[in-house]
Amino acid sequence: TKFNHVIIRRPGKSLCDGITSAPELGKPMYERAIEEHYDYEHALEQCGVDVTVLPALEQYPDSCFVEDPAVITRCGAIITNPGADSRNGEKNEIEPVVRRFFDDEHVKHIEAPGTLDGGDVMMVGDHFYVGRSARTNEEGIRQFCEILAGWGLEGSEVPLEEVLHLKTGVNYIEDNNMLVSGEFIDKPDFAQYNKVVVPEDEAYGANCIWVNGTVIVAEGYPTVLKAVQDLGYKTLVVDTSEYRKIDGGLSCLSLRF
Ligand code: CIR
Repeated sequence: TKFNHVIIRRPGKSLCDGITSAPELGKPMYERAIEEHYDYEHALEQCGVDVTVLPALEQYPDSCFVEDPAVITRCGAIITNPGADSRNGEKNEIEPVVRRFFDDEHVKHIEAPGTLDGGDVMMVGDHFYVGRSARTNEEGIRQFCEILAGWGLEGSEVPLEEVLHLKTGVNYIEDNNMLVSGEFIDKPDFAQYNKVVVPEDEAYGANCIWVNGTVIVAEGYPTVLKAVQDLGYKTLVVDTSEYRKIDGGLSCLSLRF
């Protein structure tokens, strides 16, 4: 795998109204969120990708999490049907951007009643694991796998019990290495991988991203950082404190392809 492009979207001031399962963490602070977003952009630039930066969309508080309204594979792009009402319209905002990179034949859609969030999709080579979650339903997964099959790719469903999105708790960092936390530690689906078990008190740190040999790790998760470095990866650390307050992390903040 080699990524050439990354798409990110600046957070807006409305970020403080993003959906959250953890209101006790407080609301994101816009000024700090913007600084962290610049740091994230610069980390990506160091990984040899071309970064497309989209402007903030105040009407969609969670729209900086561009991973959810689209899934981009090496064969084509899938515009999703995001499962949260307040986020559903984000699909219409990302589609024209995706079309800059793919022609009509290579852009497909998840249609109602199917729903799917890109955060539930984890790519491992030509196989895509899809979490069945509060956001992604059975019909969404069926359509997604059908589109993949048309491109010679395959998908499989992973039922979720605890986390928001599949990649909240499990992330593939290439070379057969997978970071697993919580409910994913013992899932048979992932038995074949070299699993790096993330301790419960660093669970948020499981959401790392591999970009062309470098792994970007969230700031403040020393066990995760050391485990990734011990595997031989170059690492970059980015603080995502403001995004964490609304259940967002490193993977949600970009589309990588
Ligand atoms: C949401 O609840 O949709 C946002 N506050 C967080 C989205 C995180 N995205 C992701 O894990 N892919």
